[in-house]
Amino acid sequence: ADDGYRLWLKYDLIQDVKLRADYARSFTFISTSSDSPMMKVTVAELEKGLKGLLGNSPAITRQANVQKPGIILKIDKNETPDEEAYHLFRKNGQTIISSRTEKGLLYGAFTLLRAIQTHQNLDKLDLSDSPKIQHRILNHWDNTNGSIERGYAGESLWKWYDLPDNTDPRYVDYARANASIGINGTVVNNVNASARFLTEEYLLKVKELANIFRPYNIKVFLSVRFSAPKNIGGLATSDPLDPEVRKWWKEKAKEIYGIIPDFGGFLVKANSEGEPGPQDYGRSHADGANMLAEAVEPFGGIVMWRAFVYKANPNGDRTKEAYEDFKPLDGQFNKNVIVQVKNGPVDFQPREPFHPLFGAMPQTPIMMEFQITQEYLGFATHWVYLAPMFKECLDTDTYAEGKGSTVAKVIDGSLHGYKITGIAGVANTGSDRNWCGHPMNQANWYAFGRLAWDYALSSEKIADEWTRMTLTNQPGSVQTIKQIMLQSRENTVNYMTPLGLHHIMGHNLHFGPMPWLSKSARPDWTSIYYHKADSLGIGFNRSASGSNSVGLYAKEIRKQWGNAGTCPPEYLLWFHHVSWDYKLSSGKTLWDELCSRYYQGESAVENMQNQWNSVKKDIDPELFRFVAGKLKVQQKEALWWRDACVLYFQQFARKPIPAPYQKPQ
Ligand code: GCW
Repeated sequence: ADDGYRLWLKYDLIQDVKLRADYARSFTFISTSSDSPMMKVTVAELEKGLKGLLGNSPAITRQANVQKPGIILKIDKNETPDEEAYHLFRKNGQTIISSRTEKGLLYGAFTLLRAIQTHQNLDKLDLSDSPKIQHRILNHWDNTNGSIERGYAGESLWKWYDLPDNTDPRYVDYARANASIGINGTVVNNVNASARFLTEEYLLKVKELANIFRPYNIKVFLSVRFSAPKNIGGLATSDPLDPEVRKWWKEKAKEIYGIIPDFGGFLVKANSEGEPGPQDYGRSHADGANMLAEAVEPFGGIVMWRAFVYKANPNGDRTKEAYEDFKPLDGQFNKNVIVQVKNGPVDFQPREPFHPLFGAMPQTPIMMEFQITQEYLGFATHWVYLAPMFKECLDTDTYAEGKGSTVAKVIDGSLHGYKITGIAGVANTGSDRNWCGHPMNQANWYAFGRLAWDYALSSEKIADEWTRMTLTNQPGSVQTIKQIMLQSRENTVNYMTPLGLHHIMGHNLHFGPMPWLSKSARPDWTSIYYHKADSLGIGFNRSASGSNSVGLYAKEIRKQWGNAGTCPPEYLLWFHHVSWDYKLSSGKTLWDELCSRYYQGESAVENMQNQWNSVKKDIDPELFRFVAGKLKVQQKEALWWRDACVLYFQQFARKPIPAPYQKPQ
């Protein structure tokens, strides 16, 4: 039975005998030029894959056998300068993976395996590929005690109490999975960081992880606690302009690089949600970031400084605050600093417009932070395929430098000539056997990696690959599963937060609906702060007549989103407070449209259940049963969301639920 452990790296025997024999004839040997650790894992993966998929064990050799066809791994200094690029092609019957470095060969090998797993015809194989973004990183929000902040697949993967002496074989499988989709960095601890990670005790543990990940081209990074000089350094202050503090960080960096020579650098959450930071000493984010940047600079490290900051201001607008803090600092950061910005200006909601900082800092590299784990998307009980959400953001035009200035072009560096580029995803991995809690949401880890490598891939293509590698190659079922996946995010938005609603979820846990939440430790943690429903209407007025956060965007966007009449319905209540009778382009009133989306969203989950039932014959029985059970939970929760929200808002709208949705008495 399939327990989901192998993720998309399933190398089960291809059932189509002819296809299998065709492939087997082409891969009689694997020839390599070195036995470095990276080459070794590359060859081992090909061997494992071919053995599983084709049932034959190719010979491993230093010499290509020109008489017989095989795979040739070739370092070629004439290949494109990007170290991670590869050229995968057929020549005289041989399958050649060629790259300037072993990194490219590693990625080329996984691409070849993917092609076989998805049953591609390789006769005319000729693919040159390279990543569009340099740093493709997972962010783990994992703590020293083994728990994960917002992790929904059990506990942390990292067994800190066992490390460094004992290493879980799972770390290798983690690295294989990441390498297979091009992820080349991992921040192993929570951004709400414990200073303990910077102690020698923990650095030696992290070193073991780095040793395991290195052959897979994965660098290790740490989240750091800004007040570490005080917490563990015995200093009286952590003021970034204090010479002793600066010295402490420099020495700490030297110590880290002595232990982990290819350490990637630091990720920092500062002056956000109670975390310490430079503003505690009247200094700016740039002062803080630059101090750390200076410390890691001699060793080639980078600092990823998060822009997720907002103050408790009952009359303010949270969507403006990061922009107001960071925009004035453009140009003040050291060259090895990159500012990490969440995709939207609130916080990983089911749908948000892109963050106004994208495109607004031409002199400061900006990187993307997506959330793969489903903090606001039903945790690991809801099947939601996130590629369409990631793409929606990446493909949006910021107009920062005129038409065509997409968010993707900001973060790949092409728009403003950034020298460092990056994209991070908050991981959905954990200690569950199936890694992600919900086996179908493994696709989100996969999709994040594939889009980090190449954001031009379509959600459909990625879903197709993942389904074939993970579930089945049967065309009818592949089609149905893709349909489920491609609609799933819109469905979820419909039953949770349609028409631009946001932040109306359960308190603290961020689970289930709670639109009535009116009191919390902070006003901007309530729901009523965001939806502002009253007898007249609903929505947050962020147009020029309101908070004017729409004013932070380029004029083309302001013009469109700033008027309720031209604002896309997806963002309507994000930017406008409109009356319950407001007429939408659909011809329906706001109230009717809101109800219809909530009801459609819920019934779509019932439809997902039917669709899933229809693929039963092609799915492993254990996996089928498990996902069917998850869908039952999701259906109940969709109903919960629908009824809670519709009935709550109805108190303000004072209108009946539209006829098609009324239950017979
Ligand atoms: O939305 C908030 C979450 C916090 C998280 C924070 C962040 C890591 O509720 O749990 O802390 O985002 O991204 O820093």
